[in-house]
Amino acid sequence: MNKPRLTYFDAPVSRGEECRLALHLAGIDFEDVRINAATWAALKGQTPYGGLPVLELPGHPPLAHSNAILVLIGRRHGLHPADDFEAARHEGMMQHVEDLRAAVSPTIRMGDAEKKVAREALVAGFLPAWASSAEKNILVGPFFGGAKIHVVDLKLHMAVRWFIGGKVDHVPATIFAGYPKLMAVHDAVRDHAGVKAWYAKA
Ligand SMILES: N[C@@H](CCC(=O)N[C@@H](CS)C(=O)NCC(=O)O)C(=O)O
Repeated sequence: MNKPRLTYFDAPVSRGEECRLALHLAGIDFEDVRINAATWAALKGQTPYGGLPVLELPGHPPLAHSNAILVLIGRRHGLHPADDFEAARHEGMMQHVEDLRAAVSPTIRMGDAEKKVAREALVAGFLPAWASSAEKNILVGPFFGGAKIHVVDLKLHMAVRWFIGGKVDHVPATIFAGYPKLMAVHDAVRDHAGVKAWYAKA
């Protein structure tokens, strides 16, 4: 391996896509390894924590957990705050996105009747509470920390995009419509020139 390698599933979603976007915005030439379920079955046991994404950098052991990957890329390439308190505030929001994934992911594997009940409960309680906390912690916008994009914004963008596409069964696509700062982060990332360039390439 002579250049950074990011391994994730073959889909432009979630933890893998936010890391791809961070590498792209950082201007890093990386190997974008996209694997299928059969490859994953063989690879899982060799990853640091049994999950993807995994980032490999020449001269280092493999690095896992999306937030660790994002913070490393962000720190090295001006996409994470230099101020340690502001950096920690960003990391708090990144954990908030992981909390959202932890609450919703178990419903993906449910049968439809059970899924409907679980998702309707999320729509009634967890999701608005999650969005309200996110909204409260975004300051002036349009990005989480103000005028400049950081890795936390990529993570928030992926989380919001997951729901507003209308493809999460039993969750209305308007679930975050009442949270203008959260939607502004989503829109600002979508409209960012570097992000557009990534999708133009795909
Ligand atoms: N805390 C880890 C979670 C990793 C994780 O669960 N990734 C999912 C994909 S988004 C995965 O690997 N699923 C397959 C599996 O657990 O076997 C992170 O932030 O990267």
